[in-house]
Amino acid sequence: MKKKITLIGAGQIGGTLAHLIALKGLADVVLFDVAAGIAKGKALDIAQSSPVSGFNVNLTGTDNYEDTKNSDVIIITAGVPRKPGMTRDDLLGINLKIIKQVAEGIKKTSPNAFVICITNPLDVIVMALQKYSGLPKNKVVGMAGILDSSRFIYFLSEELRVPVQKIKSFVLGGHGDSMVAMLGSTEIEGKKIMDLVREGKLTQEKLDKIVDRTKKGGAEIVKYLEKGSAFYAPAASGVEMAECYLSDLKKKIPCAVHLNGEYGTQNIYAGVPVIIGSKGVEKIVELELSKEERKNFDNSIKAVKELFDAAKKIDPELV
Ligand code: A3D
Repeated sequence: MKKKITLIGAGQIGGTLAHLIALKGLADVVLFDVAAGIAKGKALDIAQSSPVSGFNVNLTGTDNYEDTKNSDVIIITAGVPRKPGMTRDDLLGINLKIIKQVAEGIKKTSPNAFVICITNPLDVIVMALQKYSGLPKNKVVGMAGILDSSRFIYFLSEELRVPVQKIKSFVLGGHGDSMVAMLGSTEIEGKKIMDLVREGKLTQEKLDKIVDRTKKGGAEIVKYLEKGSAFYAPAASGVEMAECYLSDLKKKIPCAVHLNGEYGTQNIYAGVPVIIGSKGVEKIVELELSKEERKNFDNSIKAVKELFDAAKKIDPELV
């Protein structure tokens, strides 16, 4: 029997997710949105492309949680995106309310699903989602690290003229301005990036600029688009996580997961490398951090904790 993926939120990312999932033939898709027409219209539009593109999955749109029942995977993008000049944190109040409704909806209908949250501010929203829904922590994860790492790798590839496939790296921590590019784990064609800097093939100044551009990668796109934020790369990253779970790929990918002692961090969601397989988060991989990376990672965790404290003030139920 075909697997079932429900997309909560049928906006820019939701629609792109549906299209990518259909093109890959990964699963049947239910698009859910409070604006039912958008969900139904996008499902029908993508379904009508199946004779041309040659895929064979079922696509439907709805605003009724009953139709999402027994989903294998749920990807959540319900919420509002940034406008130019806004930080992700500015979205907290409104998206927290939305995520509470979503948690209510999915916990009754798909208690066994693998749930991937994309709504911002990511780390705090995914933590709130887990608390509101009560779903197991190893089955509730956030998408950010794959996207941030992908942006970093793309910028490096452009600068060094090396194919993206030959670059390995992780961007970890919270999905905000404090995210941390792990230079110690960054390899270009098998070579440590800091060796390239030592050999003069990449200046420290250029590397610093790329790290900074990565941190501001989302804002750069918000500024261009003027209305809304990035959606192609975020959707591709969400699909990668869903595929890892559904196909039991056990790939090492950076995701926002619940940390309980790992990386010296207690009871908070943040981005670290994990193994995703058919059991959800199967392992949290602990990288060796340099002094500098440790300091930056701790700063990033502090920023997530402060934002979660702000969330608790908005909704004391979150304690
Ligand atoms: P957008 O195109 O506005 O789509 C959001 C959809 O959510 C709209 O169609 C709304 O009708 C719908 N919605 C609102 N409330 C509810 C509800 N209660 N239940 C169901 N649906 C609802 O936004 P988008 O797709 O561009 O972005 C979605 C979210 O992803 C935003 O919060 C962005 O900030 C976030 N985002 C995160 C990343 C990460 O890397 C983590 C990247 C890009 C965007």
